[in-house]
Amino acid sequence: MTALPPDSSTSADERAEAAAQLVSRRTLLAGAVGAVGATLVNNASALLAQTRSPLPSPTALDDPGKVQGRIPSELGERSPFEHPRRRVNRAAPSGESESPLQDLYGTITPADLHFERHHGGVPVIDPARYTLLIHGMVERPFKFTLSDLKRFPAVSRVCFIECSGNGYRGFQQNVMKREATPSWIDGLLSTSEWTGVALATLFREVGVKPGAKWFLAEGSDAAHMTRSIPVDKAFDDAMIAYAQNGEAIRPEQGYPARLLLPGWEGNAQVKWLKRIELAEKPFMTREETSKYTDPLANGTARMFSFVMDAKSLITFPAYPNTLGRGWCVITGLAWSGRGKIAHVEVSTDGGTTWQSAELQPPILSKCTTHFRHLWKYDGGEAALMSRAIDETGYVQPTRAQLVAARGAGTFYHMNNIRGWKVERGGKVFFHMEG
Ligand SMILES: Nc1nc2c(c(=O)[nH]1)N[C@H]1C(S)=C(S)[C@@H](COP(=O)(O)O)O[C@H]1N2
Ligand SMILES: [Mo]
Repeated sequence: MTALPPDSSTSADERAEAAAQLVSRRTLLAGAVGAVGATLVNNASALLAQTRSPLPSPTALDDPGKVQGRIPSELGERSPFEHPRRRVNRAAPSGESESPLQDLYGTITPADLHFERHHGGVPVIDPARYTLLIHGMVERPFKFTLSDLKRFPAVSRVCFIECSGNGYRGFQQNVMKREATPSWIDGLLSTSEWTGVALATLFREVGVKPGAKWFLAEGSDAAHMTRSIPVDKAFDDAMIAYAQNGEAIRPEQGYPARLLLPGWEGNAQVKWLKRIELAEKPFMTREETSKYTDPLANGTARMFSFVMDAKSLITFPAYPNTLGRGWCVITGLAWSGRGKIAHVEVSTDGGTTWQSAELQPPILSKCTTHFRHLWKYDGGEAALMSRAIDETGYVQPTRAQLVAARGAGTFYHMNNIRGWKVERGGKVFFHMEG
């Protein structure tokens, strides 16, 4: 039996479960075709090996220039030496998988590694039967088909989507642990190039009535996710996205079309979007009343916290890395829902002193930006931290500042400074700041 992919972020339980699934599928299949003959069994298990388990360890040629390589294929695949994987959170009551932030380069998340968050599973929607209804306070209510949407002038933009709950594991002390990878801490964050139609274009088409200040966005999944969004966002930069990184949007991301609200909390970016209703007031749905509202220290609550504040995370070195003495390039990601990242500062002494990190272009608005900082590790103890400052001057807060502003019970929008503790000898663990 082929070995499962090495995945530092997969628990032993998860690996055992996956192995058990492989075994039972294989047993089933072998049993079903047992009478037909050895050839079929061999073909079937070869096929199964291709579809269900990772490729066997590749054998690299010493001199690839000596033989003819593989011929072109209709669909490309990754090098057999690369196995990036999302970390599927099987403990989440509905559905959640995290992007492997520590394994990615540049700004774009490959579509098959984009994080997933859904409350009623991923629905299968026939694009030929898909419609988007826009009604309520409009002059000309209209049901758009997918091909209607594609006939409007398309717009593209690169931006991140971050779950409103991303990073609670880097804030709430009862869930924090030392053995935490970047994807475990903040992996509900991904970046794509999105293509679709500007919502402003559709709103002009249907004629938004004066006085319409909010719109309801409703999904067609079993969760019937519904959120109220200010109309101003539609006339700013909201769009109906039907493509992601150059191809049709993935089912997990809302195929055939989703609402995209650059820089705003993930929850409001309704996937599998089927209906938009314009009104004077917000609709006060479950997702914006009982959920995604932030309790404040004074006992009141903050509703409609749409904008994701500036945040950063060092993705190397991180758990489970071990550092050797000498020069080390500290790298990470910074992002802000308010605009561009202006600066990132890095501390190697637990926040006593800070140095400016170098930003790696492109530096786009409402988009993840890579940073790096060269540091000489002396083999002793160190505490690494990063803090992002965006173009509006907003500075990523410490955990203590966030607690002072919102109380310790806050559960969403946790953008506090986070860091890594390097122990004597170079082992790196998540750093639980007070
Ligand atoms: N229809 C629908 N839209 C949805 C959800 C959902 O469950 N159903 N989940 C929301 C949440 S909580 C988040 S964080 C984002 C996640 O987007 P992604 O799965 O494309 O990363 O989608 C949002 N849109
Ligand atoms: Mo979310």
